[in-house]
Amino acid sequence: MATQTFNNFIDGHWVPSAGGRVFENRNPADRDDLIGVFQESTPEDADAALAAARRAYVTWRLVPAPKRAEILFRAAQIIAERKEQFARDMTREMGKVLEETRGDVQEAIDMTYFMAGEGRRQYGQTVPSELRDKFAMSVRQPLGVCSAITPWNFPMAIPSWKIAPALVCGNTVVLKPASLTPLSAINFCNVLAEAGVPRGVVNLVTGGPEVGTRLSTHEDVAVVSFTGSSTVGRLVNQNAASGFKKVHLEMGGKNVIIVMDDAQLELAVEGCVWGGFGTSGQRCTAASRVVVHEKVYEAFVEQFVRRTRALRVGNGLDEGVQVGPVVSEGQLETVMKYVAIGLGEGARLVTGGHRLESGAYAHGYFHEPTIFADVEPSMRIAQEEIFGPVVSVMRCRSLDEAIAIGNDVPYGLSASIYSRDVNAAFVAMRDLYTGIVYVNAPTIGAEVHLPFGGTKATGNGHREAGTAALDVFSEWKSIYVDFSGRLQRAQIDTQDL
Ligand code: UN1
Repeated sequence: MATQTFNNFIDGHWVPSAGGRVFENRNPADRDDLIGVFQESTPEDADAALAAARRAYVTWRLVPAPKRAEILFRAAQIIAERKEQFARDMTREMGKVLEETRGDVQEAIDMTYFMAGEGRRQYGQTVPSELRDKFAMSVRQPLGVCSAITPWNFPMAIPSWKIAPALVCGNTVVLKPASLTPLSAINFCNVLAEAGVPRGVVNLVTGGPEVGTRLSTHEDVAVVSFTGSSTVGRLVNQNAASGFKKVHLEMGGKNVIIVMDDAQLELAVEGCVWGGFGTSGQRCTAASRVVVHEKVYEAFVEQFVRRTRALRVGNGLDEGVQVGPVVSEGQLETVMKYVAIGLGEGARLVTGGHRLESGAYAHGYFHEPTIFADVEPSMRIAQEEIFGPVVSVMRCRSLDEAIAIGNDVPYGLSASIYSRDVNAAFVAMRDLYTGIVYVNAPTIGAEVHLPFGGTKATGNGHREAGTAALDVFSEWKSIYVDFSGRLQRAQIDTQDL
């Protein structure tokens, strides 16, 4: 089959990079499977996309929000119709199993529908004025051109988290998807165009860091929304700071599941298997730490290991496979590096620990689901984000200690407690310093209509998803209308009752 070449989407047209360079993208489960050739874009391509977005903003911001929303509604319908195809494309380019890529596409559908609903809300406030014959209200206004820089682990969901709210608020967008997963982003943008998003309103430029840098520094950019590592997020923030851009960052995690001695142990084990090894551990929300009460520690470890060993690792396109490959050779190397670090630190490797490379695994980036027990909270494997199928299990003596361990990491995205004690659950809900807390459920599985994001090095105070996303992609304007026909001075003409 001839290799397919995919282009950038600029001003309503699919066009090659002006620089003429391309890169290949291959299936991480089978390196012989070439997905396609994509544009290795230059900063000039980014400039062209930004110019198109700036032009389109002039008219798009004046399209009534319910009309903008109708386009999103249609887009959600089209994605739903093509869900299976998009899921298969995504498994091929990213590796996660079909069940999960269907979930990723579903999350894009959910978000697009949710934001379509916001077309008829975007509520502001009306408040009484302190003066006579005067009206006071606040409204949301769009900011202009938004840059969206998205990661490879949720290749359609995360672009939708940024683009759908940006559009419904009246902004225009330039998207740079991760180079490991451009196809799903292209699928998403194709649907938006088909649904009726006017030319220039959404643009897509594939490529590397030079493109990302231009998108976070160009003077025409008002908002930069980035999801990825804390290291790159810091750079994006620094790059954008001198231009006073609004920056929304969604970065790393080192999420904890606390298992108390009164937990339903089987349920907790099931949650740890899904939270730790779902998406091969490559979620910002992955449960990479488990803190277990000493009274149930040995029983938990034994069951967790048993369940983990039963996981079927393989090509995500094959039915019955539960854990796919990791996304790339670089990611596989990171995982292996951390396994070596864990061994060096004296943690007890209780299952896994190796790359899988024989037979059907020979052409992909597979790694065994891996558990370290008897991990100390200060060890690097318990502190640093690995983003792979490696879980560290620690022991605690009390709820207070578990929460202290849970909070004692640089990140703060998601946390969970398994307990049947309502008091313990409420203490955890209050005292775990993260953006998301689960009770009797793992750390993954956020729904689109509540705020998503985290504390400390996970974020910079913003949230995406839910109506919180509107705060990223709009800003407030307060409006006062004086219909008294005379000068009224606020805070001064106070005696005029
Ligand atoms: C991410 O890992 O970057 O809550 C996003 C979850 C998913 C989203 C994860 N709904 O795990």
